[in-house]
Amino acid sequence: MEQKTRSGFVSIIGRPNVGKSTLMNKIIGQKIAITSSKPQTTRTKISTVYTKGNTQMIFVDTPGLHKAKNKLGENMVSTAKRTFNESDVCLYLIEADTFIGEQDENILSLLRTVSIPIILVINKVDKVEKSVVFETITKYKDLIEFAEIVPLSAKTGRNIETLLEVIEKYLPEGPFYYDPETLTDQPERQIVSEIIREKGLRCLGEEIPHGIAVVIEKMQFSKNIVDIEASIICERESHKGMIIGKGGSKIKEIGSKARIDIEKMLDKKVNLKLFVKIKENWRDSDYLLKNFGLSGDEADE
Ligand SMILES: Nc1nc2c(ncn2[C@@H]2O[C@H](COP(=O)(O)OP(=O)(O)OP(=O)(O)O)[C@@H](O)[C@H]2O)c(=O)[nH]1
Ligand SMILES: [Mg+2]
Repeated sequence: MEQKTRSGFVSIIGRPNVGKSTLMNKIIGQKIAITSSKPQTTRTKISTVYTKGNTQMIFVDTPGLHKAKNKLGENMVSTAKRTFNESDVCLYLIEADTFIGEQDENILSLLRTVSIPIILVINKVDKVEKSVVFETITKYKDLIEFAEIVPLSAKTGRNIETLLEVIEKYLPEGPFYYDPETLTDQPERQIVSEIIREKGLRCLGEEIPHGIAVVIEKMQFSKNIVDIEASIICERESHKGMIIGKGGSKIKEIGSKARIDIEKMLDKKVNLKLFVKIKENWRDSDYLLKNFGLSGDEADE
């Protein structure tokens, strides 16, 4: 007898920096979404496909919900809201030791408006005592009707199997959306530009990272090597100087770290050339946001 399959979309939402992208990467066992210790790392929705036996889950990572200060931020927030409205199950991620701030109040009131099952995921349990996890559960459990509550660590992988078992219960019966071998719907070019942006986020000081975007100008595959040219867009002359660094040291560091990751991802040798360009206030320009694929509603269609 043929076994029934289950499949569905699982959105991951929460405020910035709670570990949404780390959790998604850990589940599929590959780094597709970039991560960093700086909030607002993810800018568009990113889907990955997890298939096991008769079950397929499409995880959709979203930008952290925050109080937007520019058009880019507004687009990020609207992308996140729209994504969870279109999913079958929602994972609401929080950190074990945080208090319920304004951002979580806003998320909670948003969650009250939907009827899909919401699973409260308490992340980063590796960082706190067990008692803190219990306190967090007590604090949150009655705020809205959660289908389930799962404490875990996206970093160590602890309890992730439990989360997957829990999600499975809430998936509708139906055919797979993707071929079981599929891992993501992200185009390679986009992953490459995100890897470069991640190295920028990690190598640059506090004031620049949110003001950069990365554009792939050229990506040419030949037999033994991939030639890539990319521009790092920043907002000011002074930022350009910092990105390039003394004698080009900073951009060299970003480039060589990015190249290693890109080679791993493409499984080919890579020749990477980076340029730095200035576009003032690009984060508030509809035209440039669209150009960079960051225009929120249309960004991922
Ligand atoms: N100790 C610990 N750190 C974690 C865990 N999960 C994520 N982190 C760290 O938390 C930081 C943020 O992780 P991200 O996955 O980028 O967070 P995010 O929620 O996707 O953030 P945005 O994209 O900015 O909304 C990174 O430095 C991660 O290494 C965890 O389970 N334990
Ligand atoms: Mg993220």
